[in-house]
Order: sequence, then C-alpha cells, then structure tokens
Amino acid sequence: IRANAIAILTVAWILGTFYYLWQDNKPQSSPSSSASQTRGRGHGQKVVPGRLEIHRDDRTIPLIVSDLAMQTFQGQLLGSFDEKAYLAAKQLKPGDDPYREHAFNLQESDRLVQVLSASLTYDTDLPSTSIIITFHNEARSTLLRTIKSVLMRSPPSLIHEIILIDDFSSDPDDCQLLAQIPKVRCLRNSRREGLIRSRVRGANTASASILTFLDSHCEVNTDWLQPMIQRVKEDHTRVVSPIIDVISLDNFAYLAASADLRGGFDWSLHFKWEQIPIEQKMARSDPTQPIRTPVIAGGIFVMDKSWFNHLGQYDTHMDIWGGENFELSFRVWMCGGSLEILPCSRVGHVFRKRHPYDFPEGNALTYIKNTRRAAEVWMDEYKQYYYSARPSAQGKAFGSIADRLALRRKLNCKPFRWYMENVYPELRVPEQEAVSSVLKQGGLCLETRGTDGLGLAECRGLGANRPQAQRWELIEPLIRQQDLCLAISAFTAGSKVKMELCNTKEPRQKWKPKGTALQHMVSGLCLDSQTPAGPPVISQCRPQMASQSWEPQVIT
Ligand code: UD2
Ligand code: MN
Repeated sequence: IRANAIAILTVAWILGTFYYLWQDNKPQSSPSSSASQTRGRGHGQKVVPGRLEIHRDDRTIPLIVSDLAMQTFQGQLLGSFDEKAYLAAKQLKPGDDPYREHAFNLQESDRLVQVLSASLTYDTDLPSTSIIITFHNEARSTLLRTIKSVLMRSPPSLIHEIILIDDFSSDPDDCQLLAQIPKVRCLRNSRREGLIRSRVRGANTASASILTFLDSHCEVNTDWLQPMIQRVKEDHTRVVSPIIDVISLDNFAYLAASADLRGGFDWSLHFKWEQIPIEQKMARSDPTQPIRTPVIAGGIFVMDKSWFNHLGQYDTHMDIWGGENFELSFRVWMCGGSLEILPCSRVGHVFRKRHPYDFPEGNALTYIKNTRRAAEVWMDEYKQYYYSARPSAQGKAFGSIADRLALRRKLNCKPFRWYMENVYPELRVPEQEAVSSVLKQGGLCLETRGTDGLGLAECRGLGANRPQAQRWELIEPLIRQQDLCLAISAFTAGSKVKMELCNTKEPRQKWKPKGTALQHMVSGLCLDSQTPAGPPVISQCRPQMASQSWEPQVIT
C-alpha cells in the first residue's frame, strides 16, 4: 500500500510540474505590462493582464490587482485634493533606505499609489457606514492608498464618512491635508493613545449606524463592503471580517490569501491563522458561505454601532497595540453575538515583520498588560493555562479590571467554558500535571492485581511508601496507573471493570466524578466494589452507597 501511494504521488507531482510549466509558457491573450507579469507569482496564482486569478478546485476567484491601468479619478472622487503635492512632500530622497522608516518598501508604495484603478458597483438597499482608520506615523502613500481604494471600490452611497484618527503622529499635516478629500474627516490626538482608545474616539464621533474599521495600510478589493454590510444588516449581533489578503511589503503586489482559514490562538494569546476544521470544511457546500471564527485578526471588521456600544466598545485601559482582538472576540461570542469571515469580501493589508513605531512602555510589557486584562476578565479558570504558557505575565501590572468585570456581569455573558465547548473545541487544554492519589473506600484501597485484575485491599504504606498498585492518576476522563487505564468490559450493569492500555479516544475508559462516586461517562453507570474480594463492576448509580463511594486522597 505504501509503495503504491508513493508511486501515485510521484506521478501526480510530475504531471503537476508539467502543467505548471505549460501554463507559464501559454501565450497571454493580450499584452501585459512588466509590472503585472511579476506580480502574484507563486502560491498557485496565475497572472493574466490586469487580473489575478486564484485557482481552487472547481472555481476561479478573480481579483482586480492594483495597477490595472492609469485612470484619472481625481476629479470625481478626491475633489480638489492635490494628490501629487501631498505625496511629494514626504517622498523618499535618493539614497535613503526605503525600509528604514516604515518597515516596508516606501519607494514601491509611493510609485504604485497613483495608479489605483476604479471599479464601482452600486447597491442602494444597504445602510451606509463610517470608516474608522487610526494611524501613528503611517507613510503618506499607504494611508492615501487605503482611502483611495475605499472611495474607488465602494458604492459611494455606502460610505457615509471616513474618520481618520491621527494618533499623535510627528507631522499633523499627514492627516490634516487629507481632510480636503470629500467625506474624509481628521481627528488628531493630543497625545499618543494607541490604537484601542483611538478607535473608540473614532467610533464615538461616527454618525452612521454601522462601523467599519481598517488599518492605515490596506487596499480594499472590489465589492469588499456590500457582503459585510449585508450580513450585519440581517443580524446586528454579527461581527464580520473579510478575507485579509497580503500586500507584499517588498513590491506591494496583491497576493490572495487562502479562503480556508479562520482566526485561532494558543494559550499564550498569540494570534494565528489556522485551517478550518475538516468536518466544517466538508459541510461547506458553498464556498461563499461565511466562516465562523473563534477570534478575528483585529484590524479589519464591520460591526453595528449600537451593538459595539452595547457590548462595551473596547477595554480602553489597553495601551498602544495588541490583545484587544481577543478581548473583543471573547466578548462578542460570550455575550450573545458571533464572529465570521466572509469569503466574498477581500481586503489587502501590508503584514510587517516588526513594529515601525515605539511603545512608550516597551513592546513586551504592553502586550502582557493587554492580554492579561483579556485573560483576567474573560477566561475564568482557563486563565491558568495563559499563565503557564506566559510565565513572565505573572506579577506584571495590568491596572483595575473592576469596570470590565461589572460589564461582564451586566451583560450576563456566558462562561469561558461555554466558549471552549461551543466556539473553539479544537483548542486543547494542556495535559494536567498528574497527581497521584489513592482511591479509598472505608479503610480499603482500590489496587491492581496481576496484569489486568483489580480489587480492594487494605491501604498500605504512607506518602512515598504507598505501593505502586494503589497509586492512581485522575486525569479526566482517564483513571490511570502508568500506561494502563480503568476500563469497563461492556456497557451494561454488572459488567466487570479491568485494566487496559490507555487510549483517550476509547469510550470504555472515560470516567467523571459524581459526588463521591466515579461515573462511567457513556453508560452512566457507577464504579461499584460489590464484593470487596472480587473485581469491581459498574452498576446503577446510587448516591451514598458505600460500595460506590471512592474518595481520592492525594499522595503527598
Ligand atoms: C493586527 C491588526 C491590528 C490590531 C493588532 C492587534 C489586522 C490587519 N491588523 O496588527 O489592527 O488589531 O493586530 O492590536 O488585523 N496604530 C495607532 N497607534 C499606535 C499603534 C498603532 O494608531 O500607537 C495604528 C497603526 O498605524 C495601524 C493600526 O493601528 O493602522 C494597527 O497597527 P499595526 O498595523 O502595527 O498592527 P498589525 O497589522 O501588525
Ligand atoms: Mn497593520
């Protein structure tokens, strides 16, 4: 079987290579610029002039790339705003390192921002939105690209306003000058606040009923907005995100991201993209269906304004950057809403490898403060896993969380356990440290005999002198002794209980405590010693029955 599989894979690989080469050599249907030739190579994408297509199974998803053609849109969309002068004032000087200031290639961004192309479709049914963009020392060309793409690729009737929050950037003109563009408003913080308080400030002055948050270095794609507003209009408790495509930090090429990803995290509260679980993937009959996501990346989402306010906006004691996406995501799910990614909506974003700005309190301390607040307010007993994954968080200051706890009570939100069971069951709880104990019944102890036998016997030894045969590890759902586990032999009352090799997936080995009894999870029957000499069995659970009472006593 293995040899066959290898042969099949080899043939498939060779065929794939030939297909790829053939595709590459195929004559293009019309002449293409050298820029569009080099864009989007790799990642299974094929470049056709002016279009970037991703081929997935049976479907082709066309994407409009940013440098389609030069177009003059200034007259219609940017009003009297002098784009060239705005950019020229901050353009890279010859000889400057283009990556130094912003951690991406400024030269390419400057060059390409002027060639965004327009493609507008209209849908007049939907409510309009306030776009909120906060920034701190963003490059002018990326900031302008974000605004231009919004104005050019959204039905004008849906854009109520674009609110820029200048988070105390060095040059107030970066923001101020942009206010000449129709619909654009500029608010400047009088001190550095960070993205969380800045977004709240933006939301508080927004006058549309729907809020749309964007980072300051995005390029929205065609028809990005309508699918998101539609979902929120249908149910105001939905918080929706687009697929976030990648804008190369080197050449600003627009690269399509996989449509099979959702947001996840590990216990250190580190965000990561992960594959949709296989069962959910199989259940998706239509690739345009929304993808439920445990968390959102944080920067790009649409939310009903009254729902945003009802749920307590953001935790404004979080500083600068980081962690607010977990806090918002837990809150939305646990307090009656939902989070989804809409595959029909795509927005490009420049993902960077480092922060190009400073953190007044330091990057690590700020991230710890913010995530610690999220963990303390929302994660209940699960916060212990956060602390074991991030031991440095212990003892670090995180301020008062009284108002956020009050909010959680007021909104009557569900426990984190509910979130774990219903929203993110794929997040595994770290294996608990094994604690040895004896299982005591009266003066007797449960012990193993021979290879798979069991019985009650006088408790022997104390502390470290307890015999191995009487030491048990209760790691839900298993009751184990080294690599052997307590298992029922059949699911009916009276069936004998024995020892066998542990397997967490084996239903016969799953137990849970029920008062002082130990209940077998699937049959619902309880561990019963029946006759002290013979092997224990499972029988109908009867509280207070002496033969069903097992008191675990930790061996110290
Ligand atoms: C991601 C999110 C970002 C945010 C962050 C966690 C996306 C695409 N981006 O990080 O929105 O949720 O995770 O906090 O999902 N900014 C300020 N003031 C500051 C620092 C940053 O206004 O003091 C602005 C910054 O100019 C940018 C936005 O906040 O527009 C996000 O910052 P980033 O781009 O450095 O974050 P990113 O994309 O790495
Ligand atoms: Mn960003």
